[in-house]
Amino acid sequence: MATIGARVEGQPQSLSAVHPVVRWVNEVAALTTPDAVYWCDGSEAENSRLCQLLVDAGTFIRLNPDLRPNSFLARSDPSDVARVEDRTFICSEKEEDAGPTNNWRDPAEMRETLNGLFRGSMRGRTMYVIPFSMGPVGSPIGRLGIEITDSPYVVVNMRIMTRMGESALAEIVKKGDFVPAIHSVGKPLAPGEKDVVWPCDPDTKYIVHYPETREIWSFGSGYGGNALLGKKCYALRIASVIARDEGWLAEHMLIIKVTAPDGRVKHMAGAFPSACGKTNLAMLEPTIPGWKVETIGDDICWMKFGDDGRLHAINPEAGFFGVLPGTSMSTNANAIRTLYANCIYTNCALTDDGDVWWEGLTKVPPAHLIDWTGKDWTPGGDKLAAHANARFTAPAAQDPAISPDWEDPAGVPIDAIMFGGRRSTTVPLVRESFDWEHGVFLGSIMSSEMTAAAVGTIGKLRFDPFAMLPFCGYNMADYWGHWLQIGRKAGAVLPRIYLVNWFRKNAEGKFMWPGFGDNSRVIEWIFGRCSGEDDAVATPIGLLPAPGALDTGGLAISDADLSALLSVDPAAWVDEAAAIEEHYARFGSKLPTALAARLERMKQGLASA
Ligand code: SAT
Ligand code: MN
Repeated sequence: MATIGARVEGQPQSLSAVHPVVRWVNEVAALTTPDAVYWCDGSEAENSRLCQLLVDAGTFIRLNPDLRPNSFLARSDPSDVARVEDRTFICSEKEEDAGPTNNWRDPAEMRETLNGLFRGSMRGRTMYVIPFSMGPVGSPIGRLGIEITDSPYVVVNMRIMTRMGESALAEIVKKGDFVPAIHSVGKPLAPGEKDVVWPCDPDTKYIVHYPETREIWSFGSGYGGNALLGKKCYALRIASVIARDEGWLAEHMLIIKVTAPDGRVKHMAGAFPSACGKTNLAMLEPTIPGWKVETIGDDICWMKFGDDGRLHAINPEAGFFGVLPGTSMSTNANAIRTLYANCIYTNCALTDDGDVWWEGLTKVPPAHLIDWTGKDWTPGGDKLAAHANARFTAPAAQDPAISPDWEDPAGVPIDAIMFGGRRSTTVPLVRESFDWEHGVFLGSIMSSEMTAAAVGTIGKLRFDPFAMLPFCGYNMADYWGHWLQIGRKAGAVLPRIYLVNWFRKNAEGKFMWPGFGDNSRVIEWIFGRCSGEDDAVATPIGLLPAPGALDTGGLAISDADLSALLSVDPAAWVDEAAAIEEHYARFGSKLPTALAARLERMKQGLASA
């Protein structure tokens, strides 16, 4: 057994030295050689201690308690501000199981590389052991994990984002099953060396997944999805593999509960790429009278078939890691109300009275700020005060729109699934798929202009199937096959599928659709369709709202824009079809024939349109 020289704190007495969890923790400690090993219990007292420790280290700035009680601002290293997709790896035994959209590395080689990097990587630091549950503890849809990290910032974020600590550990011991996730910021300290406020390795980053053995190893970054390993790494990349093997779905989707004026309820899930408005949609305040939208989740959705043949969904997370820039009382009032206290802010600006600010929060910026890099900032310059990917970490329970059902361990039955990207041209406001298979086709041809959520070229158009391009833990074509398979399950009562686009622009470069609360108008149409209303017209690309079916009353939207939003431009779609063909060609013989056939059918429809 591994021997460790470190001081150990908080390890439950009930766990003997030979317990598999303890042996694994000790093995990691023997490799990474921290000064201390600390087992987190998830308590309030522990959290307060760690937040104070982060304040003392300069990582956290305590915000003005009169304005934002129990809230903190962190500023990351400028080299560590977003997910690093080109440093994210799927290490399956066979390269074709990772597929053309993932970075693949041979698992044996990667283990060697990582063993080298992690050897001694926690020197001078405390190694934290974070037992966590994705989903309510004990939920039949939920699952367990343990993240080991040398970052107390990660610990306090994981406490908001997951159910973390004692109860999760008890469940892990009971079930004997968990996903191990190891994280190091990759900055060991020499004796007496003073730490920096945001330790990371600016040059070397590895976000690594072993799908066959269901393990996660992350090195060099402390930011967001690179470091909070329950989120994209577990709940999407690893869980998508588990879901494939077990016949369920792990998706990059928000979940909402929609109540009509007459009291009827439907649940909808929606897949959108990062920073395309999932949090706004999840917390939406309808502009149409009498309608209500409540949040179940804003980012991740795990769905399993229930005995009723329907897909039942849980939000595996317990908090929101949302984009700050653009969030305001007019774009997402419920988010602003969620942020009243107990939140962590990363990379936004600090006001002179100890509050936070970001672009879009107020129309007029404060006269003076400290920007996200820690420098004085005054309006009028060309620098952003908050980083474009500045984030809040907030407890979901603080959302005034949270549904009373959000922690139902059995999940909520899904009636409709939306897919949507950021497309300034071509793609209509909303369309319904002809059937499940066509819905899978729509998901597979989703594309979106890139955002600041990942390091890369902002605005660049790319195919992002099911909003899972950076998050699918296996070959994307096999993933489509899995979705097709789900639709063939005997006795399945399947949700209807929609493709939406809030981001269409006109010739002046202005958004045609008002978006935000007015997206409730599209939700109303979807709700009606799910209730059997017959107000759609068939086009080669799907079923579009019939003239007058979409409630646009009171909207200042020109007839030209409205007609562009709700029609098919055959010439643009011929180009789109050519791009889809190229996109599909990447998958070679793995492409499901059903999808190739759907593309052919669409092309024929366009040719005769
Ligand atoms: O992956 S993160 O959690 O950093 C944010 C996102 O891309 O949605
Ligand atoms: Mn996301």
